[in-house]
Amino acid sequence: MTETSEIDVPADHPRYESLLTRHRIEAGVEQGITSKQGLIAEGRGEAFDYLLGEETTESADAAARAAAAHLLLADHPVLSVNGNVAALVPGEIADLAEAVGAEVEVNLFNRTDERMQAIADHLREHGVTDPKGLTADGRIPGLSHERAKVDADGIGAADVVVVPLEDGDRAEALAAMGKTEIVIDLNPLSRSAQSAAVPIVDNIIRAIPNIARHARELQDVTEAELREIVATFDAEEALRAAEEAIRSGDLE
Ligand code: PTJ
Repeated sequence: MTETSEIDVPADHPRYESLLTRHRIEAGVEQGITSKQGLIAEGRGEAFDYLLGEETTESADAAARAAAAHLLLADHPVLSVNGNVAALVPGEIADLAEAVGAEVEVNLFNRTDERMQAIADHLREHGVTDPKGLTADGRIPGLSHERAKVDADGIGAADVVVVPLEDGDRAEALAAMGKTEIVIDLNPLSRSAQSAAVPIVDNIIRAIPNIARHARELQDVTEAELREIVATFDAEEALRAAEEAIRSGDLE
């Protein structure tokens, strides 16, 4: 029998991943986790994923490996979670946090207390211990009030931050704080991807488990080897390769 999952579609359906993603985002909106703007962001992402062939490219895989090395070397890594991330990959975020010893912080573009609480609860249900973001006693300089709120001992004190599906302003402001920013964004032309130390141009559904897989593979390598992986990664080349993949893709 063909395997089915939370959506009533066989796992070998050619658009399975895309249908699953839509289902999770829709459920996220219904649960008060994802904003309505999150639906639009998802549509934008899907278009790029289609152009990329809906698979992890070699260069996105290399970026995921560099991200894993950065996270393993970090003193205080934090995974930032918004309404789309919480709906799409809550269990995978918990797993990555465990693999690299990172904290998880809820950080919203459209911040409301209700959504902050709903997302923190949802993350706990999926295995995240003690999600941060609710204290909000720190600020990202250069942003208007609500969007700037972070935990001083979370993102505020982080040296490496994973920022998936972020809007360009905030990604740039976080980078300007001197943090090493790992961005996951299907659009290689977005300001978020362009401002990242490590841009991963891949669907978050594939990218987060892929970083965790690399982190586990790299768990026992020497610090010098990790530093070598970080030093040889070329962000501009990764963005160029993603653009090239989009332009030359064989579309079905
Ligand atoms: O939950 P909030 O309030 O923090 O709001 C979150 C959204 C995503 C609505 C907000 O940050 C936003 O408006 O983002 P943008 O400016 O639409 O940017 C989202 C980026 O993520 C776009 O460049 C999309 O191409 C990309 N994207 C969308 N879905 C995915 C994705 N990248 C990777 N994987 C996806 N599944």
